Amino acid sequence: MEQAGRSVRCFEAGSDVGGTWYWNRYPGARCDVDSMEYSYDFDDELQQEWEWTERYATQPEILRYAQHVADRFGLRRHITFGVRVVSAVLDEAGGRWTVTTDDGATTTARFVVMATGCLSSANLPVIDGRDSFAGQLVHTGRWPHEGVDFEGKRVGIIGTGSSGIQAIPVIARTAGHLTVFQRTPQFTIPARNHPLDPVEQAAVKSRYAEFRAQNRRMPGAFGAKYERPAPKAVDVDDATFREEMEFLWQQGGPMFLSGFRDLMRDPAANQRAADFVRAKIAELVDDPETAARLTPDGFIGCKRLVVDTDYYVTYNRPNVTLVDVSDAGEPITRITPTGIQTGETHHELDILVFATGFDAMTGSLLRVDIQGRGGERLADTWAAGPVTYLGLGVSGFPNLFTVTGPGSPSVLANMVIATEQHVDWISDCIDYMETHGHDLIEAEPTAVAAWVAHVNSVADRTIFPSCNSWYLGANIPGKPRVFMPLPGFPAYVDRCTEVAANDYEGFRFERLAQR
Ligand code: N01
Repeated sequence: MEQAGRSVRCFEAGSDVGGTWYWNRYPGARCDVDSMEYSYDFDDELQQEWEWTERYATQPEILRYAQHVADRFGLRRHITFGVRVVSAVLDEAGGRWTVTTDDGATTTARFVVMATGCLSSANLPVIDGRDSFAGQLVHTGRWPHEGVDFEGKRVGIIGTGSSGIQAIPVIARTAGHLTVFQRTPQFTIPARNHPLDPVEQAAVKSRYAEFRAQNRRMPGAFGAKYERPAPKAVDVDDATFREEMEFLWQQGGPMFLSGFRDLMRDPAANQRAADFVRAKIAELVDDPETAARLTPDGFIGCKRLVVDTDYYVTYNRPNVTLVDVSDAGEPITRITPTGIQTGETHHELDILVFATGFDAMTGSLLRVDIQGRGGERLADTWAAGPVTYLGLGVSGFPNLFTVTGPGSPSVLANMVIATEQHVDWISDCIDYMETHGHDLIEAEPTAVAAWVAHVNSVADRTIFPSCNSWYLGANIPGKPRVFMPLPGFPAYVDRCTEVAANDYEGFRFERLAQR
């Protein structure tokens, strides 16, 4: 935006850049997309000069990278840190948005770009007695900057999604005792992280443009280097199936389900892969009862596949206990000043970690009071679930864009690349409006309806809608159950390009009398 000569003001609740990688400082936090792919490709000098140290970068390394990018491109002067946007209200006649922050300041702008993140509103579940806990209570997504000292302490952790599964093995190394409160077991695959080989890094850099282009044609905009022939699982016998799954298990990482092209579509094929992992859990965990408790039902990959380092074997440590808090086990009845009560058992704790996730995709957008045409609130427009056109625009909210919004590939893709694609599209769109003398752009209601139907029909051809995932909003009580991201990055990008080439079909432009 700055390069195009526009004035930009960015508001950030944190005291620094980094977003996810600023807030999620819990032990073990790292990315699960290869570093050389989970990085910006808009500037070749940047990608040539930056040296990644590991296959999967740690949170501190990605945060340093974000800080480097902000410094290198002089971005900080455009950012007001330490403020939260509380409202964005449209003045229809003037075609201006008024943005108000929690320090009472207001800013007017022609365009508002909501880059509020998909996993940025921490979900701290209401549990009876929660606020009475007298020890230290932390959420993985709001981790204290000074860190948490687990040495010798009695630690409890609620939640076994990606955050909990990354944190548990690391906390277990220093805690006196770690009690894991698990409601639903999740499928997790070994990361097989390793230091990056300088020769391999140089080889990628020698053909970075081509490497990036290959990744952008992948379903999630990552993993091209791991691509293999992917027959249908139904077409191969058991020995061949297991051999391929074993190869993928040894390779590690989130491409585990890419060996067969029907795993996310055909329930029977999916169960073969799920059974493969279930057998691994039984092999890795010494105590059969604990292994059984750790073994998920349902489809693998329906909830986001987790990638871990030493997760299952952590339960072989004498200082780690797994408590099943599902309805079939011993649900948490209350949090007390000194611990957690489950059934007849009171678990004494010094530190309680909530690894309980986020109000995903819409949470941070709806915490801002966004008012469009006629004072209509986004929260009302989306009362039955988010409705967008391309995950970029909402009918009734002209000149408001959502970056990686619901209805775009978003969390199903490499977020850095998905963000770049959206920012480029929005930037080009604003250029187009200036060239053509348009003041307002707004998604047509018919285009929104067709897009929502498209997203649903794509999701319905997969196993995604069949479980209680945060993709569906199912982790937040009362949240409408709607599948929010769109599977398939390349087809989506092609559609965005086509829309722009066809004079932004599906959007309507307006020239205001009062400019
Ligand atoms: O959150 P989650 P997360 N009582 O929602 C449990 C990304 N990410 O922060 O399944 C007891 O996945 C809940 O149980 P259940 C990634 O996209 C990426 O771990 O609802 N338990 C679940 O076990 C990821 O998917 C990386 O029954 C309660 C857990 O808390 C997303 O962020 C690393 C409960 C929440 O799991 C979110 O992951 C970290 C309650 N009242 C995160 N409420 C990497 O790149 C919730 N739970 C590697």
